[in-house]
Amino acid sequence: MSRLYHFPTSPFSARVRIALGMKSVPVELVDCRADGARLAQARQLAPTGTIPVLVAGDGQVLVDSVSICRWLDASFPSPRLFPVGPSELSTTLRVCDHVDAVLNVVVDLGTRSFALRDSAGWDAFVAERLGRAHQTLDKLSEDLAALGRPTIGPDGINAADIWVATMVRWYENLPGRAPTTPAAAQILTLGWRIPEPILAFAAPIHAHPVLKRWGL
Ligand SMILES: N[C@@H](CCC(=O)N[C@@H](CS)C(=O)NCC(=O)O)C(=O)O
Repeated sequence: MSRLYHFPTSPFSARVRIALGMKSVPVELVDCRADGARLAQARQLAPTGTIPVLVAGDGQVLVDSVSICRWLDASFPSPRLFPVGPSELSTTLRVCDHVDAVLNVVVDLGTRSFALRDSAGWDAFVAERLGRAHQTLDKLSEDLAALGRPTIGPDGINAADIWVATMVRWYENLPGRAPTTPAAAQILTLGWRIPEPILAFAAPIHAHPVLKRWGL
């Protein structure tokens, strides 16, 4: 059986859980927030030090949620997360890239880089990075509004829908987590926002049974 080292509240981990759930791949979930020894074990496997990490049934180790999901698609093709046709694939990859461009900035500023917040240049640095993140979100918002269907995947949810929905749910949960989770509070102090059309797009996707079971 595969083993997924994950964080229950992370959008990167949630997308992998959903991918595993959609493909009905049996998996042992290892909560790295609940157990420091398990987190250390995952970090031994992942030189990036980031979660999620998947150890496949045959012992292969995959690091980074995008690589894990691409690998799951190759290993368990049904249902597909990433379409095969070049045009649909380019739309899907663009949306996934835009979501990750935003998440990687806010997670990095609000966690790994947050210790630098009293340094000279921090405010300008944050403003520059968040400027790009907001520009990316505005473009994503326009693209979703122009889509004219309830999911990015033409035949139902695909990777891009999962990427958008998990980012939105994570964002919506931040204020509730902030009193007990310093990282959530720190990410909120950055003062970023997801435009309303993206929130509205994600709302019905959250009702999908696989997202409800495996998501955030
Ligand atoms: N590009 C990575 C990003 C993963 C990531 O940033 N995970 C965060 C949790 S949301 C993490 O592991 N943070 C702990 C750390 O960096 O020490 C992916 O897609 O898996």
